[in-house]
Amino acid sequence: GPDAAVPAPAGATHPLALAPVIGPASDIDGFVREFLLNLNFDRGVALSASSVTDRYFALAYTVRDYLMARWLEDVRRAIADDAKVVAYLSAEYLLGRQLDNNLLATGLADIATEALAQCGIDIADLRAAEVEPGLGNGGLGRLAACFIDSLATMRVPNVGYGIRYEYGIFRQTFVDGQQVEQPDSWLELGSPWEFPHPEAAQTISFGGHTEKYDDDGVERSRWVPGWNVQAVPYNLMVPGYENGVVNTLRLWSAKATTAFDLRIFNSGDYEEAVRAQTYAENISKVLYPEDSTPQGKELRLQQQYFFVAASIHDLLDLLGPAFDLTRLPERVIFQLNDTHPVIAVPELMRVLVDERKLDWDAAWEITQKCFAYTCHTLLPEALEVWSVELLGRLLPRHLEIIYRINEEFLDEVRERYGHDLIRLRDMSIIAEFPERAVRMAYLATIAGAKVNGVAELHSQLLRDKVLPQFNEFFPGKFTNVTNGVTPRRFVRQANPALSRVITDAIGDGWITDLDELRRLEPLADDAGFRAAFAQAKAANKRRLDGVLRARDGLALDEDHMLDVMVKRLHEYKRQMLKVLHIVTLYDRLLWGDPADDAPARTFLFGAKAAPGYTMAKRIIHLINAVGKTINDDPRARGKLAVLFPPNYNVTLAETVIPAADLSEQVSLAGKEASGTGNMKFALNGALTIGTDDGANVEIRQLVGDENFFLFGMSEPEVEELWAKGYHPTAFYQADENLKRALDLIASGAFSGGDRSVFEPVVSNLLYDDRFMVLADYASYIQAQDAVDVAYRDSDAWTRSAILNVARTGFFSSDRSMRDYIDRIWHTPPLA
Ligand code: GLS
Repeated sequence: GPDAAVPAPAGATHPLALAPVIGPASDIDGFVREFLLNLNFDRGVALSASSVTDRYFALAYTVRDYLMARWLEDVRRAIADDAKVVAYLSAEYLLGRQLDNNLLATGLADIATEALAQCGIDIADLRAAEVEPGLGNGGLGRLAACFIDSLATMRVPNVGYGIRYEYGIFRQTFVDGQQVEQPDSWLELGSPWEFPHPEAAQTISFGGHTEKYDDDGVERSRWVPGWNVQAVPYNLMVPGYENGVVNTLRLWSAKATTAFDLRIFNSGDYEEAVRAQTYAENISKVLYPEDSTPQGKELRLQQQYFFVAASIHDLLDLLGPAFDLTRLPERVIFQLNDTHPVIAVPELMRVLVDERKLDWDAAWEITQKCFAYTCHTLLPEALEVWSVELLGRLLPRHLEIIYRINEEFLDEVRERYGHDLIRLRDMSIIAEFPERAVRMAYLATIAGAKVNGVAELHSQLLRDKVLPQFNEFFPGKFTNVTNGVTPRRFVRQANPALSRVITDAIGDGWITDLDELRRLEPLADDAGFRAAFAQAKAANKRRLDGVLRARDGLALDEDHMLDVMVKRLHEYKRQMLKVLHIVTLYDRLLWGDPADDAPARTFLFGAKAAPGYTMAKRIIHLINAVGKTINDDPRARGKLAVLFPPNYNVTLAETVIPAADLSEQVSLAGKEASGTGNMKFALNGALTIGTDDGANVEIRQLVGDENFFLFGMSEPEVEELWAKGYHPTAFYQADENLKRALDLIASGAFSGGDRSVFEPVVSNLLYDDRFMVLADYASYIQAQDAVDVAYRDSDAWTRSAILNVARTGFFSSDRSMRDYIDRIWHTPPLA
C-alpha cells in the first residue's frame, strides 16, 4: 500500500505527487466516479453490460481504494516508532464477508448505497455476490478474526499471520439428509480484498539432516535441509472502526521454488518436476476440517511450520539486519493461537542460535519473553502431539532443539523436586507412550511468558486438571482472558434493527465501548422501549425467513419461538440432547395432553461435522430425519418445526443470531472451553438455556439467574458421577420420557421403519455416552418446560432479553484485547 511515512522522490514537483496519498472523494459523486472507473478500466466492462460479479468487484475495489488511501502501513510505522507489535499466529481466520465490514469501518455504507442506487444498482444484490473466505473451522478461527478487528479499532499495532488456504472449510450439502462435502473454491473468481506481495516471499525449508561443525573452536549444529518452498504473502486490510487505522492480515501461500524445479527440469524429468511442484503447493491447498480434534497428519505439520517460519522471518526482516536481537521482546510478542503455531518456538531458537549465532542461554531468554500461549480446549485428544519420527524427519534440527529445551527444563524440575521419575515423565515435553511424541502444549507452556485459558472456568480447569504440575512449577504464568466477540460485525452490522433501537436510546458510543449497553438496563421497564425491541426481533425473524427461502427453500413462521443451536457438530456439544428434547415434544404432541398450550417452536440447527467423524455425521442425518418427519406431519403443523439449513457459516450466522429467541449452549460441563456463539446470542437479545460450562458461567453471572435457564450437572458433579460409575442405561430405565424418546428413534419412526439406521446413535447413548447426555436429560426437559412458561409472558420475556443485551457488554472482544494487553502483551495503544 502507499506509505505516508515515506517522503516523495527528490525530483517530484507535481502537487499530487507530493501528497502522501490521493484518496477518492467521500461523497456520492466521488463514489460513483470511482466505482465506474473501476468497472470500466479494471473489470473492462460498461455499466450496461456488467454482470453482478463485475459490479461486486468494482464496488469492492472502490471501497478498497478508500481504505488503501488510509492504509498507512501501520506495521512499518510502528517499527519506525519503536512500538511493540502483536504478531498473532493463527492457523485459522474465519473472516466472514468483507464488503459490509469495510463499508462500516469507512463510514461509507450510506454513500455507497445511494451512489449505486444512482447507477441503477441495488447494493444488496452485490453484497449477496460475495463468497466469504472460510479460512477457519469454528470458534477458534472466528475469535482470531474478532481479535484483529478489535486491535485495529483500538489502534494497537498488529499483524495477523496465517495461511491463505486455497480451499477453506468445505461447503456442506445434504443428500437424503446426510452430509456431503463440496470443495470451497472461494478464490475461483479471485478475491478483491487481497494483495499478493511476491517480492516479500520467504524460502521455507524442510527435511534433510543436521550436522555438527566447528565454528571457530565452538561445536555447533546446523540444518542441511532436503527441500524448500516459497511462502508468498498476501496482505488483507484490517480496518479499525471509523478511525483511519488499517492493520494487516498477512496470509502465506505456498509456491514451488524455481531453483528446486530447475534442478529437476535440468535432469530432464519433466513429470517429476511437475509432481514436485504440486507437492510443494499442496501445503497451502486446504484447511483441515477438524475442529477441536486434529488429526496428526504430516501435511498439517508442514502447514504449521510453513506459516510460522515465514512469519518469524517476515518480522525479523521488518526489524532489519542490524537490529539488536536481545531487544526483540520489547518489539514483538508472538501470541500462539492454540498449539497449531507452537513449532515457532524452536524455529525462533534456531534462527537466534544457528543463524544469528547467539549463545543458547541468551537465545532462550529472548524466546521465553517473545511467546505467549493461549489454550482453547479441555479435550485431551485435542492437545496436539507430533510423533518424534515425523517431526525428526520433517524438521530434524527443530527436534534437536526441542530435546535440548526439554533436557534443560527437566534438569530444573530435578533440581526442584529431586529424581522423581513419575513427575519427570509427566512433565517431559516428550511422551513415551503410545509412541515417542512431542507434546506441543507442554512446549508452549514452558516457552511461553504467559499461558491463558479462554474463560474463567476453563482457565481454572487448565490450572487444576490439565497442566497442574506446570502451574505449580511456574507460579504466576497462568492467567485467564475470557473470550469476546466484535460488536461491529455481530451487533452493528448483523443487527441493524436492534442497533437503531439501541442508538436511538443511548447514542452510538456502544459500538466501540460496549459497556455503554448498561445504560439500557432501566429501559427494560419502559413499555415503549420493549415494544421497539420486540419489533426489531420480529423484523429479524422476517429477514431470516427471506434469507432461508432464497437460500434453501425453507420458511420460518415469525410467530414461533425461534430456538437455535448453531455450532460445529461434536458429541461434547450435545446436539443429541436437543434432538431428544424435540422427539419428546413430538411424542407429547402425538400422545400427550391435547390442551397442551406450549408456545409454537421452530428449532433451527446449523452444524458441520468433520468429514471423518462418523458419529457426528450420523447425528446430522438423525436431525434431518427427525426434522423431515415432524415437518411432514400435519399434527405438528403450527406447533413444531425443524430447520436445518446446510453450510452454516459466518454469513448465515449474521442473519440467524439476531432472529433467535433462545440460545442453546448445552455442552457437558467441563468440556466447552468458552464458546463465543453464546456471547453473540446474548448480545442480540436471545435468552440462554445452558449448562454451567465455559463462558456460560460468566454470562449467567452477569445477566442474573432470573434471565438465564440453567440446567444440568456442574463440572464437579460430572466428576463425581464419573468417579462413582456412570451407567446411562440406569437413566434410560428410570425416566419414562427418556425411554420413550430413545425407543421412538430406535423403532425406525424417523427412518421409514428401518431400525438399523440410527441404531449406532442410540447404542452409543445407552452403552457409552461419554458426554452424559442421558444424565442431563431430565434436567434439560425441566428447564425447557420453564422456557415455555416464560415465553408465554411475552412482556417479561422481552424484559429479560433487554437485560441480556444491557448486561453482556463485557463480552466485547475490545475488552478481551484490553485484558491481553494488561495481563500478557503490555503493548500500549498508539496515540
Ligand atoms: C475452541 C473451543 O472449543 C471453544 O469453546 C472456544 O470458544 C474457541 C475460542 O477460544 O476455541 N477450541 C477449538 O479448538 N475450537 C474452538 O472453537
